[in-house]
Amino acid sequence: MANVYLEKVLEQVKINNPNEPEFLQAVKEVLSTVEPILDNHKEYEKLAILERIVEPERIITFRVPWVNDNGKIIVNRGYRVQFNSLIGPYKGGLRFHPTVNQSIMKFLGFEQIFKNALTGLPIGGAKGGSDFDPKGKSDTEIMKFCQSFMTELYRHIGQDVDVPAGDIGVGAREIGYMFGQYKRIRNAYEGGVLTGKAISYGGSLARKEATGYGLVFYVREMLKAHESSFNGKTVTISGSGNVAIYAAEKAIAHGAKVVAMSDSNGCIYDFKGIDLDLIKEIKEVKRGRISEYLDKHYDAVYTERTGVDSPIWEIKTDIALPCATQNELTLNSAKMLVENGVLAVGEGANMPCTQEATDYLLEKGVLVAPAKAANAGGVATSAIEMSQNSMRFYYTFEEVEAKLERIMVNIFNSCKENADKYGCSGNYVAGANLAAFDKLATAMVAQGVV
Ligand code: NDP
Ligand code: 2IT
Repeated sequence: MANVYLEKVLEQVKINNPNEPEFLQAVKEVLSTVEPILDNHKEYEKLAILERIVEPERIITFRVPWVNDNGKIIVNRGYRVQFNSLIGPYKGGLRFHPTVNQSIMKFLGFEQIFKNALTGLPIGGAKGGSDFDPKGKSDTEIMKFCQSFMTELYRHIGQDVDVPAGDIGVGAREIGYMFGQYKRIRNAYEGGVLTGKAISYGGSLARKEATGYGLVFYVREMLKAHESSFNGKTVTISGSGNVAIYAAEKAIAHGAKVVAMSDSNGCIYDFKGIDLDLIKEIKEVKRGRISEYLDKHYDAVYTERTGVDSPIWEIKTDIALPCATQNELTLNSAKMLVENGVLAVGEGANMPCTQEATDYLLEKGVLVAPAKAANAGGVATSAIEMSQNSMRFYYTFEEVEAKLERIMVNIFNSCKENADKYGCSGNYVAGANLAAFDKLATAMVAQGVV
């Protein structure tokens, strides 16, 4: 990095945000690639473009007290990071997971600004959630927690202000309980205040499928640009949640064979190709563990996760789709994938590759589809859900999917054009950052010092 302004800002971000490694990682990853734009726009330093974009507009933290089934009072911590409202209302998911902390919320919120800009739709960047662990909780406990969470969050959101959605640990069930509580407090049906709603009260068809489908559309375009395709390829997908399941479904529809999936305990390998209906049954209906797959498929192999590196990346594959969580694909894992001849890595999760892993994959000529572009189909379809709520009219599944597909093709094209324009052809990680930053910086200049 040669740009002095950039180095100065990165140093200051480190000083201002101690003990926030994930946030620093995300900031460094983006800023280290936008140097060519800064070189062309010397005025950005005077306008403090970087200093402003790395500072959240607002961070809200709050107490979430609730009573469990045994009558015990539990106190969790809730968050909403309203990072940037430059191009639309704050928009981004809610994560319920015991690892949630301010650093993770801020990295996710920061990524979301750039991702949302890439969609071409009017949405700003935000993230929220809680250190609440939904695992093992009864349905009543989930409902009580969601109601308590919304009893505080409601005063900070609104369909033109901030529109949360799902993420890890938050799906249609949780969104439903939160929407019910919001509606009760507000005494109004404001459909567009949350997205990822069930279809019966204002959700969009294809939102559930959108992130995974969108990921496959993006990777398909990337493969196509390099004279390749999903057809006949082997695919491994980490996670077995919302993103992973629908990425698998669309990859299979494109002629690929998905041979492995995982959860936080371990991974399954089925050389015949994964039985996706069974995965859906275990995960979406029973909320069980992926090891239960072996109860029906005796010849599949289950490998428990024992260390930092996930065993799924040791499996030989053409295309790897990390769809679980941040930093799940380490340098060691990247080396294993390359040794086994991987062609492409498509990030379904947010920041699933460590910086070292991404650098290594790019250096070895592996195609990398960066999260903020490749998983943007989820939030893009959330924006389509918002527009349907405003219109009070609904599209068919096919209509939403066609819009999603067009958006993903456009996002890929803009990553490619920017990579080509700035002399890093084939590097879509840089291409995505450059495309998004260019748009955001231009909007910041137009809106003055706010
Ligand atoms: P889900 O809660 O539906 O699924 C999460 C999956 O990842 C589960 O299989 C879970 O395993 C695994 N996982 C979660 N945390 C860890 C961890 N710390 N270590 C190992 N495995 C873990 O979440 P989603 O599918 O919605 O989200 C997956 C990723 O995709 C996240 O990074 C999210 O930010 C990102 N994303 C989601 C979007 C969406 O629309 N939902 C949109 C864009 C990105 P287990 O059950 O054992 O915990
Ligand atoms: O990371 C993400 O983009 C999401 N969890 C989806 C956000 C949204 O508002 O749909």
